[in-house]
Amino acid sequence: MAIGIALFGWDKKIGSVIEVKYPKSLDLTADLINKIYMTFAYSEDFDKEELIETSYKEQTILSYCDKTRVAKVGYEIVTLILEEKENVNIFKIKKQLLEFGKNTFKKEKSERNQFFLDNVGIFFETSSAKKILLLGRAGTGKTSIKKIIFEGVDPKDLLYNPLEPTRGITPSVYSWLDLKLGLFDSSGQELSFLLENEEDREHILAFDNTDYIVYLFDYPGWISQSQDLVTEIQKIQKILKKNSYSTKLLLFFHKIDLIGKDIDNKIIDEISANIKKHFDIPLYFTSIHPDLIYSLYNAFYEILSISSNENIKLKEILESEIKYFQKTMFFITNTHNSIVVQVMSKDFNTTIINHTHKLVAQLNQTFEDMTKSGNIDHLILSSYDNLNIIMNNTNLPKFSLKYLICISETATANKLIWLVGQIRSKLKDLYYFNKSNK
Ligand SMILES: Nc1nc2c(ncn2[C@@H]2O[C@H](COP(=O)(O)OP(=O)(O)OP(=O)(O)O)[C@@H](O)[C@H]2O)c(=O)[nH]1
Ligand SMILES: [Mg+2]
Repeated sequence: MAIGIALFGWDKKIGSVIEVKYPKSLDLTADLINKIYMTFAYSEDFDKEELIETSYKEQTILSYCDKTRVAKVGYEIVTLILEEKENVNIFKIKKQLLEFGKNTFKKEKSERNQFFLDNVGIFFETSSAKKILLLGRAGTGKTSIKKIIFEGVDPKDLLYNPLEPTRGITPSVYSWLDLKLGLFDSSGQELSFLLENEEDREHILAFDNTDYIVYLFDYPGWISQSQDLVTEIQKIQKILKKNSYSTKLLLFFHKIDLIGKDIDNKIIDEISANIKKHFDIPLYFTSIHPDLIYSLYNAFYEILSISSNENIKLKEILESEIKYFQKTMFFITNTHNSIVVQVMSKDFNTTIINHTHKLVAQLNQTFEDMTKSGNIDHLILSSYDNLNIIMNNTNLPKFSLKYLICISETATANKLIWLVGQIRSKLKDLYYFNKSNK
């Protein structure tokens, strides 16, 4: 967590002077200022810019100074003070500070302080942890969704070998790129107890500090008891309102595969219009059926990418390339081997998504071993069903990104190699150069 940031100018007589700082209340002792100045004055590199990390009273101090300018303007320094050693993000923060320092000192002196204040926001972004609560009646599919989307279980296994009913509230933590997700799965059998007993420990555990509630109801349930479900959703809205929770409620109309062989848009539109008569809440139509599973991935990407800036940007990069391809899918995995972003051309054969995810999961270990033992950049294979697959090591582990994977029924291996080059250069720009301009 960043405590504060300051810009020091240089006065020939006095030495270091604070020009601007954020927040205004930031306490900078003469002792600390002196220490920061000395780190640059005593380091020997005089012909380049430097970013130096020091510690001071259990704080980590990162300071930037362009030493090539010292002869002309003195020691002009930007210093960022962090609460504790941020092992995970320190590399990313250093990159950001380097860019930020460069851009700040590029400005005319008259504009510099304003530029500084306008852009310090990147160091003070609020926590990127989110809590999602899954609510819904027994057997609507909450645990199945959790297992498939966040744990990579094969949906077919769950359709044919159903899970035990959930008891109580089960929290799990997953990571989605820059987001930490606390997913709270609840028990359908205990739902009415949970909604009625607001003082109960489980109720508080479920509702407190929740960013999103996904209320799941299924097609058979809607057909047989839509009025009860409407009342239940209203009850949840009341709880949120009464406690002034800033929780966002979302509806998943699940098991749309059960609508029938030819799910036609007309039925979905009718259901949608009907539900919208009662609520102005985002509504997603979902299913774990292999032909429709993409609906579920999409719903989560849409919800989570609202929270994650990185996700939105990654998705934009992939979308800017996919539009030139047919029957093609791209995705990026993180260091935990979860898919963080996925895009596909409209004509992609969705029945093979899980097949390809599985294939990639099997290849992961082999590729990992290969990249460890040699300088291997990518792996290309052609499958018996005419799929060309390329797995590329993004070399961005510091940002938790692992592989970029492109799967195509139409593009040749050479075309895919070229494409990977395009995407990689955009990823590098995103992570190394554009951070301070967002
Ligand atoms: N047809 C169909 N069945 C599904 C779908 N999603 C889940 N199911 C089935 O629904 C049943 C219940 O799934 P669970 O995930 O255990 O339901 P739950 O909401 O966790 O139930 P509780 O833990 O009792 O609250 C299982 O038999 C799943 O195979 C779907 O999209 N379509
Ligand atoms: Mg369950």
